[in-house]
Amino acid sequence: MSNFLKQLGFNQHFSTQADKYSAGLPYRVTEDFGRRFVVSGEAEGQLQTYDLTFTHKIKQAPIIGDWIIGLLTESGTVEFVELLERGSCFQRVAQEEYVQPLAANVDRLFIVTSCTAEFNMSRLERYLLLARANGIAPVIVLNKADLAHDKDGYYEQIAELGQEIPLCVLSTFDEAGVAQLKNMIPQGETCVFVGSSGVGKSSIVNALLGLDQQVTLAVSTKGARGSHTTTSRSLFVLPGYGVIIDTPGIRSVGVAATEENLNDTFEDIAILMTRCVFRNCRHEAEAGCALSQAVEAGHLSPRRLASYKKLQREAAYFDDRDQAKRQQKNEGKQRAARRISRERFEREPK
Ligand SMILES: Nc1nc2c(ncn2[C@@H]2O[C@H](COP(=O)(O)OP(=O)(O)O)[C@@H](O)[C@H]2O)c(=O)[nH]1
Ligand SMILES: [Mg+2]
Ligand SMILES: [Zn+2]
Repeated sequence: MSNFLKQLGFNQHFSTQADKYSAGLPYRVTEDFGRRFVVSGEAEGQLQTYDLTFTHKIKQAPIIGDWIIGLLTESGTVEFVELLERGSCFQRVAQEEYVQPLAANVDRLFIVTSCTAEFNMSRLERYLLLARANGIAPVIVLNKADLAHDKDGYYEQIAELGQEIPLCVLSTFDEAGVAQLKNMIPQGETCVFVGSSGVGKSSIVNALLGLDQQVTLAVSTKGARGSHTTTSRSLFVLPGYGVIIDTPGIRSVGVAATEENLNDTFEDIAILMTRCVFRNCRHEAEAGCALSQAVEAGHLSPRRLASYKKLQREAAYFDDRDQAKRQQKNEGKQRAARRISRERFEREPK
């Protein structure tokens, strides 16, 4: 497997599929304008970018991060042959029911927030659930540390998320912080930056690219900020590190998650829930509800419980549309319950 392709995120999952094609080579979608695409692949010992062309109707449109099989044409474009099966897909539920894929083959979700009024725990929980629901490892990035009057206050709140989620605190103009973030982007992995508009995603991507201006291989020819219209998404390679994808601000983040995803995201609540007296407890302050008791005793914030319930209602809505999924959900729930009672039952929530 070529080193250039590896840097682009090519791995066994894709090479096994690509080997089946006698004609054509693997390329990755590195710019996505919605209808027009730019792909990158290896040619003559380096990474090259090409416009992607289509000569026939296709079953499924590629998106940023996809691997495809393509044929180099005489006019210097790559002709689309086949979409390779995705390893993962970062997607959200947009406008009620439509599941919109945002980026393909993503390993890590960098959830960017800031030391400003934008900071919002329920939003972080929503993004964490989104990562879990998509099978992508989350990292929390707390940006604009320079604006923090009280950094400990932010740490305390983030601790409420209760899990060992990697955290990076930085300012985009602080080299040490940016270097620390860069170290959280392993070679071969693809990382997507998400978060509200204005938190500094594009600044971070630019800072990451700027650190190594000379050797940085900006697959996209423009800088992260410059290239962004509302519909375009670009992928960049950080040589020696991984691949990064900036996303324009996503207005609403609907999540189609399973009960297991929820339990993983709200482990403290999942543990407490096993102690509710009634198995069908609705956790609405009825007698014997362990969650309500925990809130009263100050062990669980009412905000977190409300956030959990809101996301659970959403998850249930999506699960109810599909019986087969519900079956899976129940299996997942049992698995999660077994694991939780094994690992964490003894530990009292803070
Ligand atoms: N004080 C401060 N401002 C920042 C920092 N990072 C970004 N900004 C500013 O925040 C604004 C929004 O940044 P941008 O990268 O466009 O955010 P995006 O919408 O998430 O891509 C810009 O004015 C940046 O200069 C930081 O670490 N500290
Ligand atoms: Mg931006
Ligand atoms: Zn209850």
